[in-house]
Amino acid sequence: MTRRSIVLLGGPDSGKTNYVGRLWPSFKKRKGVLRAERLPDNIAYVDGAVEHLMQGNFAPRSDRNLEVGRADFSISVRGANGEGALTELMVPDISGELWTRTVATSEISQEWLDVLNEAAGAVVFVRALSDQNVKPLDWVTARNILRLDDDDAGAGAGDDAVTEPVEPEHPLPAEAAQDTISLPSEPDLPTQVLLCELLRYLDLCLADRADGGRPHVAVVVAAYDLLDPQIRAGGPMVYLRREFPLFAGRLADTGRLDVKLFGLSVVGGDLEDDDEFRSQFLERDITEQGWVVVEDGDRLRTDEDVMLPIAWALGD
Ligand SMILES: Nc1nc2c(ncn2[C@@H]2O[C@H](COP(=O)(O)OP(=O)(O)OP(=O)(O)O)[C@@H](O)[C@H]2O)c(=O)[nH]1
Ligand SMILES: [Mg+2]
Repeated sequence: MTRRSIVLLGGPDSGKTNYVGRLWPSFKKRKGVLRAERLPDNIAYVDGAVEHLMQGNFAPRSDRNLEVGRADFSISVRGANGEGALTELMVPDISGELWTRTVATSEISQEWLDVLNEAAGAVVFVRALSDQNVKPLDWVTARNILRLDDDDAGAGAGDDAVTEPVEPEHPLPAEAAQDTISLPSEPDLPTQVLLCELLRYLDLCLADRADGGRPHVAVVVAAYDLLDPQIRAGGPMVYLRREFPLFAGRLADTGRLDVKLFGLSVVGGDLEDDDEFRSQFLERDITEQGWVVVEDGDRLRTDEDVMLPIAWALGD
């Protein structure tokens, strides 16, 4: 049996743990392109996430403590709806805070290098409308910080051009409110810089596939259900270009990596702020809920199989 691992990467609050929790019921019910040969028993961490989801709540963020910020689960699967070769799939879920620290200090431990070197592919998460997303300073977000005192400003007609906020063409409702103008005492690492760095690590570390092909990376925009329908209809790349242009640019030139984009909703809606959705969700089986939007070249399609990003990363 081949042993392949898929690494889940992303910043804090990017949806990794809830994704793992949502995969589990599908494995149990044998729904989806990957079929589990048998379910491992000692997976308290996954069970915890599943339990939250089954009760109609998103699983909480992972422990940020260095020692326990990493949890793995391992499962034997066959691809191609159970027809493919048997693979031992190992999925380490490392807390987003630890990835951020690694990138910010440029210090990656040997243990993590080993995780990346052994991985057959990766799933990179970025979460729509997360208040943990860090935006770089620009003329809009830095307006107040950059505003000159009246004395210094002079009466130049050009000042307004600098201090007036520029509204985005189609504001994202919730996110627009999050863009408060405050400068952290130590500037945080912008999310898109983190994502570019994670991609660089993958480019350096992931081995070529057994058939010599380029390693597969799935880039997942999590909580896709939270986006405005108009933005959703444009597809994950349009969203990334708009919110994380540097990262989107990086995806246009992926070097050794074969990247595919997905929009993911683990249960098909928002369990936190939408009571009506939550009660509907609790009435139905979890495996019938949730979807992914798959970007295939210029085409977008919605699929109810939430395993597709992992299956892509595995090389299927
Ligand atoms: N609406 C919606 N929200 C989601 C979805 N997936 C995740 N979320 C939200 O994102 C939050 C963070 O998800 P986690 O799975 O804990 O993220 P994580 O990447 O494991 O975070 P760390 O453990 O901090 O690294 C959840 O608490 C939910 O609020 C989704 O499909 N839809
Ligand atoms: Mg987590």
